[in-house]
Amino acid sequence: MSNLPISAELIAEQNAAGLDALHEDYAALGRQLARRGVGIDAIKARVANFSVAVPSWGAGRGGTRFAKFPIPGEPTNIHEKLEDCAVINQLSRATPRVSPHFPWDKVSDYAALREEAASLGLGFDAVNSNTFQDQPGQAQTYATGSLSSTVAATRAQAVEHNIECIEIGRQLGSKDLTVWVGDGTNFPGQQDFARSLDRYLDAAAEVYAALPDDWRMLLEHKMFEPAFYSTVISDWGSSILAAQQLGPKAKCLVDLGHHAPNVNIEQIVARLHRFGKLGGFHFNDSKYGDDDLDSGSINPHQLFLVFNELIEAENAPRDGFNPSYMIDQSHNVTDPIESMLSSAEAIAGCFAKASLVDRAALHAAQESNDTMMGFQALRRAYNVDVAPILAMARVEAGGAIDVLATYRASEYRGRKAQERKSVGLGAGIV
Ligand code: PSV
Ligand code: MN
Repeated sequence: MSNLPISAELIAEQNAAGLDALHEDYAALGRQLARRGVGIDAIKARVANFSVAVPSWGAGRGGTRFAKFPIPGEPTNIHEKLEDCAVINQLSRATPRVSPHFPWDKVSDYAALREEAASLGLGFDAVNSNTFQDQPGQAQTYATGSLSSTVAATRAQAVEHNIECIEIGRQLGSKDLTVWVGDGTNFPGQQDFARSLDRYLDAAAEVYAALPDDWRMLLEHKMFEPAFYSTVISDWGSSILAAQQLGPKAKCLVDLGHHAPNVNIEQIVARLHRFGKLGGFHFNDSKYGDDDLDSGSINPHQLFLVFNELIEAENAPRDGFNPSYMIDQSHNVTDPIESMLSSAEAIAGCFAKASLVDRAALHAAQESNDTMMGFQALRRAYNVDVAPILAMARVEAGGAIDVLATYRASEYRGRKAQERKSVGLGAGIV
């Protein structure tokens, strides 16, 4: 049974006003691309097949350690979050899966939750475990770390939680477990670097042993925060070494915000793929650290270069090519639905631009050491305004030409402010 939150009539009504202009723009761009030997419909078909998962936790307003500013009509539980995610997918047609986080999204009946999601046009992506936060009633604290804790009972509790996440994920139809641990230190001398990694690897191996055959364990590295001196899985080097030790089902997940400043992330992507260990992404953008800003809002060129490497990898797969794509952002000052609509468009746009790169010209320039023409092969694709391709792909799939205008016309958030228990008092204490 379908239970979609935005009426198809409203989307059609909003689209009607922009349809003629869209056809004109699409035809003009089609002529422009044809002169380069590129068929616009083929690019549109790639965009139509492209998708990125949205994080259940991104549906609510985020906050910092200083304050959180809720808005009226925010979701208060996984059911309301799913409803909001359905709005994003209805309008964008690019976000058909939700990545849940446990225990935040815990319910008593996961088969029912899966059906509920399906009735909203949604499925589930990677399940995320949470061993970075203590929960009420929990036997052991994570104050000493989780999978790497010196306390055996704490490590056992963290392993057990991850195994529980796999079980929940099986019921939801997921195939990936994403493991990020906040384990690390704030002081030199606080922990032994080698022994804490040993403990992590032993505990992670227990989680790995519980993975079904067709599942992957995605190891997410992060350089700092909440630990500010050292982190157990701090960088892609630690991540790939751990994944290699754990086995073939262990892969690395790249959160774009989890690197040292100015690191060449696109090169990391190519390296991980080279060794068959590229498992997935958490898309976001940043200026200073793990800022969790909206994808493409600060450095869209970097996002394009990441997709350029992904398409190189897709064309020359090593040990398979199936990275899972997820958004992971904190929407502190916007309506989260609007941020995720805008982010999904930015991500699909960079995918489309990278699909336009003349690979023969790029590779020929690389082989003949023609530096400028190699760069121009990328530049020519980056400079194309792909908006008509994205909009046409959306419209043909029942989505909106202008996702934000249609969302605002639906007055969805205002309606939810009447229905939901969230209060949106303004300044709140985190
Ligand atoms: C940690 O900063 C992270 O990127 C991990 O993916 C977490 O699961 C997520 O943010 C939510 O806290
Ligand atoms: Mn992340």
